[in-house]
Amino acid sequence: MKVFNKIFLLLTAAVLLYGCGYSSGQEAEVPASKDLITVGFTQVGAESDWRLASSASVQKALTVENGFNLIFNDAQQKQENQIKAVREFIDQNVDYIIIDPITEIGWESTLMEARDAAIPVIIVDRRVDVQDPSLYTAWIGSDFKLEGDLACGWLKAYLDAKGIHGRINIADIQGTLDSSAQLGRTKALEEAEQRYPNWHIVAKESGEFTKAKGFEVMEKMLKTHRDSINVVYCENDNEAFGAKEAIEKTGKHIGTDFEHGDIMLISFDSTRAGLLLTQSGDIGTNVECNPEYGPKLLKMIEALERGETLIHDQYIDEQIFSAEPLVVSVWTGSQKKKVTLLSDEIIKERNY
Ligand code: GYE
Repeated sequence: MKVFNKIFLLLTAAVLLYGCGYSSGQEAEVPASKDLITVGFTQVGAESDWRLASSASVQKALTVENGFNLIFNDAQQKQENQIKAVREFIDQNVDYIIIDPITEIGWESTLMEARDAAIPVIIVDRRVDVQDPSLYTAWIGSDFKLEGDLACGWLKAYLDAKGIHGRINIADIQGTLDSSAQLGRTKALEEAEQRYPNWHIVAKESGEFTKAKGFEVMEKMLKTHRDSINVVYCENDNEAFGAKEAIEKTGKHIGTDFEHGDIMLISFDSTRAGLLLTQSGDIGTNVECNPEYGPKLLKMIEALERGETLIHDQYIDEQIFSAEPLVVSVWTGSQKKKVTLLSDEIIKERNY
């Protein structure tokens, strides 16, 4: 821990203890003398349920009790805010920097600054697109292209099982443009459109991973393609919540009776609210994206503290959920994956 941070923390702890009415001799909650590890974390924002869960997970793991002084930055979906935050972390001489990068590009010089200051950088969730991978110490996150392949594999298997072989018009409500999650999920759908001649992406626009924008984009798409959209591929749950409201506002029905104008939703994240809509059949399939990075980051930093080398790039394992028993497994193009049939237990255990 850097000297500056140590002094700052001791002062903060002293003020806190004084404010809480502690007197000498009483047991303090904050171990002021502990050698805390200072971590600067720049988070994307607070755009979705997934994001709130991810922030909570990190804040719950990197606590003073666990030996950390976490400096949390909410970048409000703006990369310039993240770059500014990283520079401030460097000025404060933190021990580690964690970045969940809003977009993949534009990180080279900032990471070089961190390297010049000899501060290890861990990238989490989304990725950075840099020539030199040694610019960051490690990355842990999701395989977003695989998530998209799973969703498309499910739709293909579902349509086959139902004997639906006619034209399928798909609207893609994309995530934040140029984010890894958007790039991978959109790419999977575009490849599927190439693979299946009856699939047509008729509309594509970013819903910025929010419910409000998902609603707005869906409303617009419905105006332009009034009766022709069969499937809405929402790149996260919050967009699906907004899309559902917009569809129902027009009096249209969410379901799979395409011949009578039904619209099917597909989604990602598998939040509790998303899974509830999947269980009720509003969302055909929901591909999991696990936000619980806190304990993983804690272990990674502890390993670095012990002088160990981390796996440089690491995917986490994720599931695909549906309430539809017709499809038991999906083919992703490279592997077969079992579909988890939703149950009350699964939903009850979901804490985000
Ligand atoms: O799917 C979405 C969030 O980067 C995986 O960002 C994350 C995505 C997630 O806002 O809900």
